[in-house]
Amino acid sequence: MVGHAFMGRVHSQAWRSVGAFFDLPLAPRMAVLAGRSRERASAAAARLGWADVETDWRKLVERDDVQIVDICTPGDSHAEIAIAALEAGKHVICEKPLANTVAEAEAMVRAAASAPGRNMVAFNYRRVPAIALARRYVEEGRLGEIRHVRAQYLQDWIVDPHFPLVWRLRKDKAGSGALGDIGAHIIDTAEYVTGQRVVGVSALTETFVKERPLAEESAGLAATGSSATGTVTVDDAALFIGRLSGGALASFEATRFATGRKNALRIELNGSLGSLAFDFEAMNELWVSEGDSGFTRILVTEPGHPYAGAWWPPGHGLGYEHTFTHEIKDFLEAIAEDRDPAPSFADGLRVQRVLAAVERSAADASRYTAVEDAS
Ligand code: 4PW
Repeated sequence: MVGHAFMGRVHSQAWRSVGAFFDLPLAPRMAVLAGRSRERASAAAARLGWADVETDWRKLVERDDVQIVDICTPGDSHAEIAIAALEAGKHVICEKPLANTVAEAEAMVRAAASAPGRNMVAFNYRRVPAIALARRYVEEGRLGEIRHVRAQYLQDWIVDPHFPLVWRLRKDKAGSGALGDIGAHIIDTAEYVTGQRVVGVSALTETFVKERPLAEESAGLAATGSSATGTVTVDDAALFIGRLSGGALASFEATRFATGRKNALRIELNGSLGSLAFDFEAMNELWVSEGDSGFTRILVTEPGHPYAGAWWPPGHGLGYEHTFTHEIKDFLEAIAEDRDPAPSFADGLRVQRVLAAVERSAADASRYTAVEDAS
């Protein structure tokens, strides 16, 4: 694994626990963790369960005792690490968004096409049991023809204008802001659940707070700042509408300014035969309307529900970390069966192209129609 901050911690938890809950075709061994500071990486490795440490990811990628490379770094290093790992013959799982630009994502897909290793992009929310169940409903035709998709990813951790300029607010590190960090998830979720592709968009983006204190220390999504300030170079919020390949109309909202919303990844589908609704803040529930009867709740903790049977008795609920355990399970199964897992780098590239289309649309003033006399 490369990186040991928020994503590194949650991926480590998945690698540690996956074999205890699922019958796996391969037994993972947590060989080595890479981080730039030996002191910090060693402390993280001891805590998270990694046997060894490297301070240069290039050394990790070359090691004979490494068959899988898990990339948990900011987006600016994804392409370089992934391509080197694929060229060294490793299987690669990479955090989302796949890269910071379409060109980088294309290079990653090209490298994957000529490499023996398998590749996966870590859109973990596909592995929420309720989201996987929603897909099953659509695949079985229980919603009929999908007319509307309403997708939102709402957080509020940067509402305070004094919250520091962490890497997620810097274009050079993250590529974009709420758009790539959380908007990418709802694009993937909408495509996964409906089985349709986003084929066109029209967008607005905004940066509400343009200057922030420089970041000093950060952990998870928390951080401390200095008295010096810097410029925010990414979007705080991205709103867009789009058409899907099967004819559905979709709306998307990704924001870190939804005061009071902590991790509300929400999706609602309306079809000719029924509707579905999901909110990650109540992640063990899926709401279903058969026909126009109105919504009723399914508690997605039954043994027959996706992934749920491996864990606890009905009603005993799962959390954020389980989505990563499911992702690692699916990745290991694909490697053992010698097939590409989903979502692969190619799927990550498709999302990257949607992100780029959103940015192009938002930057093009001619596509925004001002209302007459409405100043
Ligand atoms: O799941 C989300 C991530 O994809 C997390 O809540 C934070 O936002 C961290 O990165 C994104």
